[in-house]
Amino acid sequence: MLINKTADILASEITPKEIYHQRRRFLQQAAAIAAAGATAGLLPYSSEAGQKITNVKKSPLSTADRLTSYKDITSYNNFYEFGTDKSDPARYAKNFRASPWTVSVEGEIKKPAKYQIEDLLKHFPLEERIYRLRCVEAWSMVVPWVGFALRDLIRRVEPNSRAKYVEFITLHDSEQMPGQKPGLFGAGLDWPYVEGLRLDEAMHPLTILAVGLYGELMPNQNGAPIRLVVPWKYGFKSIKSIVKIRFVEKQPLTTWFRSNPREYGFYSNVNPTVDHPRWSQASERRIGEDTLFSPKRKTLMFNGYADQVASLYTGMDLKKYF
Ligand SMILES: Nc1nc2c(c(=O)[nH]1)N[C@H]1C(S)=C(S)[C@@H](COP(=O)(O)O)O[C@H]1N2
Ligand SMILES: [Mo]
Repeated sequence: MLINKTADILASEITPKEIYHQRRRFLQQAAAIAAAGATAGLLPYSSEAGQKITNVKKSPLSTADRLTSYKDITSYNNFYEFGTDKSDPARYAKNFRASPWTVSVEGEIKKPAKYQIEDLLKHFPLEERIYRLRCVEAWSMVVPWVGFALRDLIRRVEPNSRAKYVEFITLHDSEQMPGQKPGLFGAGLDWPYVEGLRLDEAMHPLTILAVGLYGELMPNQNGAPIRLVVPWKYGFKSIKSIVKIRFVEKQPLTTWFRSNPREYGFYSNVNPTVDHPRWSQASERRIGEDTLFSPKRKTLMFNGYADQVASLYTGMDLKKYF
C-alpha cells in the first residue's frame, strides 16, 4: 500500500505523530478520489484499503504518550480467530468481510435492536481517543482509536433493573476465521470469543466501541468493523469483531477465564502488584520503542487510568478479584 510506503521511508526521521499528520493530509486527498468510486451504503472494509472517517472530534481523554506506528499497530496483533502468531491476523484476515455487518443488542433492556454498522457510525458522536493498550503478555502500545462511548449506546437501549453485566460476542464463522477450526491452527479456545464487563464498567466514559484507528475504518486484523476498547484492563478484554451485545444478570463466562480461571480473572484490571502465575506484570515493553536492552518501563496501576477508574473498585480485594 502506497500510504504505508510513505510512512516507512520517513519512519527513521520523524515521529509517529508527524507521520500521522502527514498521512492524514495524504488520506484526505485519497479519500476524495476514493469517494467517487464508493458504492452507496457499503463500506469498503479491507486491511489494505483504509477509508477515512469523517466528523471525528479529538477527545480530552487522550493520553499524550507517543503514538505507536500504524505499521506496528496493524502487524503485531492478537486475534486468535486468525492464528496465534502476532503476524497471522494481518496475513489471514485480509479477505475478511466486515460489511455488511449487524450488531444485535439484546437481553435485559427495554429496546432490543439490530444495528447496521453504518447506522452506528452515523448515529453516535465519533471521537479520536488515544489510549495505552497493555497486553497481558507484558507489552504495550499507544493507539489513536476512533470510536464512541459505549454508554451512548447503552442509554439508547435502556437496560432494566436486572441488567448487571454486559456480554460481548465475536462473530462465529470458521470459514472466514480459520483459527476457529479445531486442530493445529486453532488456539484451543472455545468459540465464539466472549467478553464481559460489569454494567458500571461498561458505562464508564473511558469505555468505547472503536470503529477505526489513525482516522481510518478499523483494519480487519484490529477487529473490523467494531471492537471494544477498555483501556484500564488487559488487552484481551477488548474483544474484536463484535456481532452481539447482551445485557445479563449474572457474570458472563468469558473466553480466557473459561480456558484458565487461575491465570485470567474476570476483571483483568492492569495491576503491577498482581503477577500472572507464570510471569511478572510489574513492567512492560512498548512495541516499536523498547528493546531487550531498554530500561524497564514500569506498568502503572489500572494502566495509568487510576484517577478515573479506581473508584469503581472501592472496597474490593483486587488480589482476589484480579
Ligand atoms: N475476538 C478476539 N478479540 C480479541 C482477541 C482475540 O484473540 N479474539 N485478542 C485480544 C488481545 S489478547 C489483545 S492484546 C487485543 C489486541 O488488539 P490489537 O490487535 O488491536 O492490538 O485484542 C483482544 N481482542
Ligand atoms: Mo493480549
